[in-house]
Amino acid sequence: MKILHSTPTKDGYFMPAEYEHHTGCFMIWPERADSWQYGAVYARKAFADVAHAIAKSEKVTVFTSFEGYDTARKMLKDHIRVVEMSSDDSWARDVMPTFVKNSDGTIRGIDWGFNAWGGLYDGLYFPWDRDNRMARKVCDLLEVDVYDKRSFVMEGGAFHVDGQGTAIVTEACLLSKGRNPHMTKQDIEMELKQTLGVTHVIWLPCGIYEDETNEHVDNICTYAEPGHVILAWTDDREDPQYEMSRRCLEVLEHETDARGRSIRVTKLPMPAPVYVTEDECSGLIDFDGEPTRKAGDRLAASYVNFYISNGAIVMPRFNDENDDKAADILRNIFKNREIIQIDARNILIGGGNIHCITQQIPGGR
Ligand code: KQY
Repeated sequence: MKILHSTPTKDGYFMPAEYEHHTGCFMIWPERADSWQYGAVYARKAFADVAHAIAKSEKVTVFTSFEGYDTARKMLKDHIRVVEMSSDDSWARDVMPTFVKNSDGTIRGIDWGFNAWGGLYDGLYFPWDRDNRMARKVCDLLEVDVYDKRSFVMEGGAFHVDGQGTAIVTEACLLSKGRNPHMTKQDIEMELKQTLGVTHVIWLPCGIYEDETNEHVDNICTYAEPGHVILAWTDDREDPQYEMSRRCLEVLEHETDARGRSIRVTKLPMPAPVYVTEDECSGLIDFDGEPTRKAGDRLAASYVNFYISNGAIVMPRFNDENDDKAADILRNIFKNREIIQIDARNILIGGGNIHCITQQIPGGR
């Protein structure tokens, strides 16, 4: 494996869209007691359900600590590969490499800087150095060359691409003070263009209310196909999310993509607000003397946080009356994929959802 100091775009590499073919998917086994209630017993069941759903059509590899290995091996079916690798938590989207490919189908990885969503300014845990080293180790394991982008703080959940030159991000996240405070919006856009192989960046103003990642785009808006996005939506004008989703819609309605297409928007209804319970909080240990969650805190629940596998849409279910409505909308869009709904409350309590705990490896040569 070579560590590269050039840029993917200059070398003819770009990030393919998630709806293109994958050779596999990476996940990380949950363990942290301040993220996952009651020793992660419930989260592990949910993670295993996600892994099994994806493994119906892709090779899934789950990374685990030494301590977690035996449980992971026991709870995961035989065809899922379990590999020991140290991490700080379980957010594969954000700590695994982002993969790019060239016109020959050769794959390379990007090793972004990771600082737990805001470092000492407003990051979510400390330390984060195990997480920050994972991308490079994974490229070594796959025997693919890796771009050293550690000087630029970025997470996989902070952008989506259409694979045809367009990326979507949120200002709330990318311009947050804890990531790259020395860079202007133009600098950040240039960096994305150089690394993701895109020529146009759509800046949404914000994401999902109370999303502790500073509002990652992958919780509010995702690509269905080139020129067509899915946007988390509520009709409840009393909900702070209404104004947030409305502002995003306004941007999308006035945007074109890298190929000059206007953007078609499908609204995906949100579940009713989800709040963490007293009992769930009791199962979480404090972080640095502070509780990670307080009973009654609103969680950033959104059906948009789904994973597109080769054969399925693996989406969250919240036991809400909109669960089936959201599934029907996605079924209608992704006609050749099975819709698999996973009870995701125990992933949501950790602060993210199915897209956040998965990272695809695009199909290569
Ligand atoms: O949503 C994500 N991509 C990560 C969430 C991290 C939450 C840490 N508690």
